[in-house]
Amino acid sequence: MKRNNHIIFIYLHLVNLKKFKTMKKFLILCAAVGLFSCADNTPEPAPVYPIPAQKQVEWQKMETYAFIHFGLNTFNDMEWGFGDTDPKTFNPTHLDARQWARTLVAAGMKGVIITAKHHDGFCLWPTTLTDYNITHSSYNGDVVGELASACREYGLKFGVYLSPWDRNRADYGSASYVEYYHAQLKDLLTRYGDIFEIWFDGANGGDGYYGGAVEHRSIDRRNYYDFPRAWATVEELQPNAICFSDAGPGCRWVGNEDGKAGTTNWSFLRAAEVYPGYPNIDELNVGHPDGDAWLPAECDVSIRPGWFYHESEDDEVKTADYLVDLYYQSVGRNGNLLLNFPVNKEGLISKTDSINAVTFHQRIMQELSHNLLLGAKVEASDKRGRRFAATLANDGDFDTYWATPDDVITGSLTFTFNQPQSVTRLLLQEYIPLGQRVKSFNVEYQHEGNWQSLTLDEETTTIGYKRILRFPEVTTSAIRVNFTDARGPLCISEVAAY
Ligand code: FUL
Repeated sequence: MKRNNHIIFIYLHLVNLKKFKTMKKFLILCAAVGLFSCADNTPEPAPVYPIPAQKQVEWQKMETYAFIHFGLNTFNDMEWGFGDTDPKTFNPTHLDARQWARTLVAAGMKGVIITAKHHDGFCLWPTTLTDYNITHSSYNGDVVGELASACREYGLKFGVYLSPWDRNRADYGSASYVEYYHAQLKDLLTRYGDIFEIWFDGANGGDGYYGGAVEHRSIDRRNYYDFPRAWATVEELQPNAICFSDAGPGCRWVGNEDGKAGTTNWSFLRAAEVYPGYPNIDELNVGHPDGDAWLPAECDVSIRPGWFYHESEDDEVKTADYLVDLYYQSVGRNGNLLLNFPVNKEGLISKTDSINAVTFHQRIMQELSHNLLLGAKVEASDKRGRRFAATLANDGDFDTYWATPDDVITGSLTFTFNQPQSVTRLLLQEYIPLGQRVKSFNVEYQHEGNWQSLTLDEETTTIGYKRILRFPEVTTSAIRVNFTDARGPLCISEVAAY
């Protein structure tokens, strides 16, 4: 595109100057400009499938975003309300969604997902589809709408959690509930502007109030909710939104609620096998290496032991140190971190939660702020062409990358510093728009004239969108990354050291 603009500019310029009279001369000039700027026409490597949709790449770049669990449970010291709690007990005294948004921005969160409806069925927005909603509570407002507008004000992306399981509805388990659920989804997707993610939870605990029946109900997790229809609705009404569930189709659950991805973490699953409520959760932690659907891992975890607020947990807020570790175990292992904030009975994010989260963010910024490899001398074992030169692996730009020739799936990058540097972190990124490729790698550093292996306490298998390694400080004049196996030619967007 840039080259075309260039040619048009020259053409107009020449026409103005009336120096060239014939079209023929113009065409000769075009050919010359084309030849000059296309000197390297090496094709980009072919994709290695599966590959992400553009919106999945954008989602992955968010890296950290927040969950808000808030509802009747908050006021009744519960995690899973039975579905019969009086709506009047929902009574926040100082609710301020703008305070949440400000706190989350300061904590480095790029978006927020709110429990619009949790398993108890209570809706935090003024929906006409059920009476069990906020208009019958002691609060006069629309919590979902207030958060959506605070997000717009503070530049956060906005998302919703709509529990498929509903312990309040009399018709839960029958076909009419499914219609209700799909209507709720439409309602939420059309009221609040752009939505970046929708959470389809896998939990279906069985017993509930169910309109007074008070019994156990089980459903066929795989088929009951007609999830493909829900995903089609999202595609139609919010085409940029990512659908979360155990099986995606936008992103997948990481298989635990501790916020930790596997050290090996493939961004794909075998789509036909997995469904929301899938029992083999260990597989979700590492992905399926032979998967056919791009389904990157999302690592959800609460800053407190519970998802909802409990006064008894006021002294159990995760520390900034703990959150820093979590960051390396999620974002540092090719996952996104979804950190939950249990909004309290006042309707605010509590002070300790806020301080710890903001301190966590500042620590990460500090640890990863000064990339020692930016502009360092770099040499590659293999060359594909100027468009994919080794220097593109340490230019600070994710969208440019070093690539190897078509038949080369191993190789190394050697970075040399002007003078010895102390290093404790190494960050690697693959150019995932063309697929996730690296299966194993290792890192060496120069020590007294020899290459020495870097001592790491975790396996170095996959990289994906981002892998960050932490290790005891080494002082060195050069670092070498050896990519020892891959699913195709290497495409390395970035290597950074701190
Ligand atoms: C789980 C739910 O059962 C929890 O209450 C919470 O919402 C968590 C994020 O997902 O499946």
